[in-house]
Amino acid sequence: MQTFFIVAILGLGFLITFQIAKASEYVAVLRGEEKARKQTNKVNAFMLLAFLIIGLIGVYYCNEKLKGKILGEAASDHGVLIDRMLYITIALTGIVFIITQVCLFWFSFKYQESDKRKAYYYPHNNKLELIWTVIPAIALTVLVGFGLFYWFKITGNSPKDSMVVEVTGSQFKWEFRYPGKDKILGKKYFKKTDEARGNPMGQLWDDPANHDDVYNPGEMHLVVNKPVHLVINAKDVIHDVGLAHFRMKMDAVPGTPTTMWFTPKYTTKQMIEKTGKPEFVYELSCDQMCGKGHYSMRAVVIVETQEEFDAWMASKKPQYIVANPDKGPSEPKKDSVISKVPVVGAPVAMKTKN
Ligand SMILES: [Cu+2]
Repeated sequence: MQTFFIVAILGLGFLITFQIAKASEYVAVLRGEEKARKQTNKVNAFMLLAFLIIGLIGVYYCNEKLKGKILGEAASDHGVLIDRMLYITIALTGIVFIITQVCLFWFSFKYQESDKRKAYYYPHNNKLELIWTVIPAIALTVLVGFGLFYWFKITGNSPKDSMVVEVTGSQFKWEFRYPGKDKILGKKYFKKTDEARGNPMGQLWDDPANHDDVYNPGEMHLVVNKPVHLVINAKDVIHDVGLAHFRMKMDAVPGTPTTMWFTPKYTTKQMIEKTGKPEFVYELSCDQMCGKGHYSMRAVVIVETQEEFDAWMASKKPQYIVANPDKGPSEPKKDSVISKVPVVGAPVAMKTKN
């Protein structure tokens, strides 16, 4: 019943509006407001022209004002390629934008209603349609082609001398794991995750590859000019590893490891000098709305020299020792748990060759 009344009210409202519009049209004709309408039309034409000029000045002004506020130079090799791609896209679409907007508003002004001329009826032109379909199609294909090329490069095989870092996102923090001297990330199983017992990543202690893995939450250390291969996981919902300074970004999906690689170009110290900001830090932000604490899901990335990195790594205890202080590195038992449990949400022992 309620729905019926709502529909009826809406229907009546529409009818009344329609009748009022019709009545005012008749009144206008009776009063001879044709002249007034033409006057309004002229004002509209001038306003469209003004909109074009003010709008273009506005576009230029915004770009000038925001110039220094963007992130600055890309800090990774892939970032340079991505920036170049963006600039080419902006240049191409910018030219098309200017031409189409100028035509749109200028024509509206120039060909406004006039008693001196009659509109020319020109409904169709195959040649024109072909031109404005094929040229943008080719341009877009080339742009998408470049994008795909870079995408496969970034998500493809990393160089042989890459370092591996496992990144794991969860509400609302980032954790990192380094494979240690053997360069293999030990196996893990999400049901073994037990923060209270020193196993926040669910590492399987029976796997000797785990015995030298280093766990570090909240801070990722990278070596300058050394490719880094990220193995990305999530514990709960979908997150996203956002590395804006490096122009890199990849979803962190529970149960499905994703990867990407890049080479940092500048150390944090060099960036402090470059930007002139002593408080500069590389940031890893979560780029996927993942819950109410999403805004605070952040980690710091420290890019340093190989020596600094080695010194930092030497100061870290493998998580195996932290979780099992009574044990040293040992061989796995014969009836290893690894053979019994499926490894879900990997990374399945990532090996990098040197
Ligand atoms: Cu998140």
